[in-house]
Amino acid sequence: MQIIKYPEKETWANLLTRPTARLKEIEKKVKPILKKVKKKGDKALLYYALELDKAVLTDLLVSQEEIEEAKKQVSRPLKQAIAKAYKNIEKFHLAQQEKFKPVSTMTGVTCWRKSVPIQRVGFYIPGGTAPLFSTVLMLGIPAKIAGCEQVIMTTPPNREGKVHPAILYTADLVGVSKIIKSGGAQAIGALAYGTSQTPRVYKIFGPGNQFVTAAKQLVAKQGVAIDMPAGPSEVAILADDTANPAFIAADLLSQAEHGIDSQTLLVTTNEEIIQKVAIELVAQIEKLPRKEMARISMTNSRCFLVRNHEEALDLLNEYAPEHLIIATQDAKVLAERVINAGSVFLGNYTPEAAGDYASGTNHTLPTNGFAKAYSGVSLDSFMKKITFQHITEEGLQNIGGIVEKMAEAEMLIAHKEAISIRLRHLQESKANN
Ligand code: HSO
Ligand code: ZN
Repeated sequence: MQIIKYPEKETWANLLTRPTARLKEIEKKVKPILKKVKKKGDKALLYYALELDKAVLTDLLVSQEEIEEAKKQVSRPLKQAIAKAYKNIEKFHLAQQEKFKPVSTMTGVTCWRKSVPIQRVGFYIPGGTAPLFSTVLMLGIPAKIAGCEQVIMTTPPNREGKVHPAILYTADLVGVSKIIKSGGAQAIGALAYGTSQTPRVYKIFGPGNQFVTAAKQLVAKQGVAIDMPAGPSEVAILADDTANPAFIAADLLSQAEHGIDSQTLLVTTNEEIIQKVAIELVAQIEKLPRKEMARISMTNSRCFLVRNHEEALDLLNEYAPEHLIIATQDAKVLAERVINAGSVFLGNYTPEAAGDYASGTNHTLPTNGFAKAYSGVSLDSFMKKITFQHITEEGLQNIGGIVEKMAEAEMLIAHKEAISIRLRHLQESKANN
């Protein structure tokens, strides 16, 4: 852990930079993959499954038998835990449903808004060392509540051509329509362009490595919506002397085990706690199966000693962390001053891991400083908001003059005429009556 004591404000931006991915280099590799998928469809997916995932596939589509088999393989206690997490996530996202009442902006002018589900959405679920079935819940539950008609999921197969049973089990639970065994940039291509097995989707969700992220960004330029530009996962912790150093170390490590590029930050006003956390880290990391990964990631970890909480919050708002843990006595008060963060965890007994799996909030969150302008995935992410309006004859008389004046000033006379023609018509029919 790199310790930075009382840094001057001018140095913050520099000290808070995330390691930049070599996006241009990655794009160079991803572009031909996307091109091939666009041209060759399923053939390209099978080719890359063999080439990159070393999986010989006979079929890209996960079969019903495979799902039934997976259901048997997931243990009962895990199923029970998933069911409880499901309920909480559902409860939290159900509360996000909004009913918008029609608004009469002027007499005779009524406007309203309706949320309509995106018909076809795509999920990318990473496989690899950590089968993120929790992400299936975080995306699938709001998609189901929103009422998306079709959910197409892609996930990389292992060398035996299989998908982790918990991923299949949760996909079935949330009602995923189709599961395609494909990972990496090629899977994003399949979702964006469609193949004979993969229906083309309108929006792609889900985390992934640098290739997946680059592919998402490239297809976004071609008109497919994406959830958000994603980078490596990150946590920032604000701690005072009431924080428990062992808890802090555990939270830092739970982030660090995600991958070698995970970001961890500790901000504190208390110098003593830094030493205690450092001691805890050494002890706790040894017990982790993913200690090698966590160790590499922790070399990027930074610890800021600041003068007061005011300064701490300014620094954290500048960093805009994906996850922010506030382990201070007045956590709830400080929380009011958070402007930029994906998700905030308050108090000593609110670890990020709770939100990662089961408390109810979504774990698909903006990283890489995007929390300054982006929100995490929510029910809204699966909906479009369509506005409607209706104007009566009286309404047109009320609003007509305003529009005519403005259109004329913009020198858009056809716009003005669209109003005038109707007003004249109303006047004439009035005269005829
Ligand atoms: N911390 C990750 C989510 C996750 N953690 C999934 C465990 N499983 C990104 O927010
Ligand atoms: Zn996590």
